[in-house]
Amino acid sequence: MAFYNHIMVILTISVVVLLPTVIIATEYVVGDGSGWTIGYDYQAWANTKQFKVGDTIVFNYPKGSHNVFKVNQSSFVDCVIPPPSEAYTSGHDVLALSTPGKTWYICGVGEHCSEYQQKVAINTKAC
Ligand SMILES: *[C@@H]1O[C@H](CO)[C@@H](O)[C@H](O)[C@H]1NC(C)=O
Ligand SMILES: [Cu+2]
Repeated sequence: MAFYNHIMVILTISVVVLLPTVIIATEYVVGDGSGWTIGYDYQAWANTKQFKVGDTIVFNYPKGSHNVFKVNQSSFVDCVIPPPSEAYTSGHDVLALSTPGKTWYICGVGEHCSEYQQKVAINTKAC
């Protein structure tokens, strides 16, 4: 009987400790229903969110029409496209916000970043 009591205590502690982190982590779809595209104000979108470490951001787009690069601040500002090998191209790219601070994302297709502001800066807060 003592054995089962221990199991129950461990299960209860697990639920109490693990459940809140599961519930609190949020998945944000970049651009909501508009997805990842040109002609959308992603900064306005991001400004209404409170990103936290552990959250994820999802880039949705028809595969082939856009892509996603995680870049540094200067590449973000100047729309410098990194090597193609660094691109996310699945059309449903789920990226973790794993560290506090700013991260930057751009589309590397054509002039989507430089001409159409298809870029987003995310400010991730510590938990
Ligand atoms: C930013 O990224 C670009 C493109 O990958 C690279 O050429 C540049 O050296 C990087 N700049 C810094 C400050 O890391
Ligand atoms: Cu694009």
